[in-house]
Amino acid sequence: MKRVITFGTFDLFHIGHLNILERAKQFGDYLIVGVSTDALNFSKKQKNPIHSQEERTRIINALKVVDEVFYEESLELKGDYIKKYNADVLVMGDDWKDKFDEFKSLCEVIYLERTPSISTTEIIEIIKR
Ligand code: C2G
Repeated sequence: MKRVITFGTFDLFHIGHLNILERAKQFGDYLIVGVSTDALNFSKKQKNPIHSQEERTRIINALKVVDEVFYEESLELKGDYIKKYNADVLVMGDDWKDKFDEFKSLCEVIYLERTPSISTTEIIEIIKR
């Protein structure tokens, strides 16, 4: 059984998020998703996501393609999570291209093209206007 791992905030869940999770699942049989905590987001962007980590995690966990969810507490722990969850493949969107190549010694690393013209930031901007 091939185990796939991916990471994200998945705030204001949208079709770009669903696309990457569905495509990630196609690289294996079991999909594990690390959902970034509110604290991790705050430390990166000095603001909290719109939806809390509990809400974001429940949404991801309810998806048919997702088999397991955990909290991503720190960006520095990716290698530890890959080992802990026995991942064979790491999938990320290509906004992270080359950033995780160091994990190629632990598992296969695949970057997938982002879905064009949609992002959480853009949704917030459209609603504001
Ligand atoms: N994504 C995508 N297409 C979009 C928007 C997002 O394919 N139009 C992908 C991103 O490339 C990412 C995943 O969806 O792989 C989650 O995106 P975000 O919620 O923006 O997560 P991010 O803040 O990039 O993750 O360790 C990484 C951290 O958890 C942060």
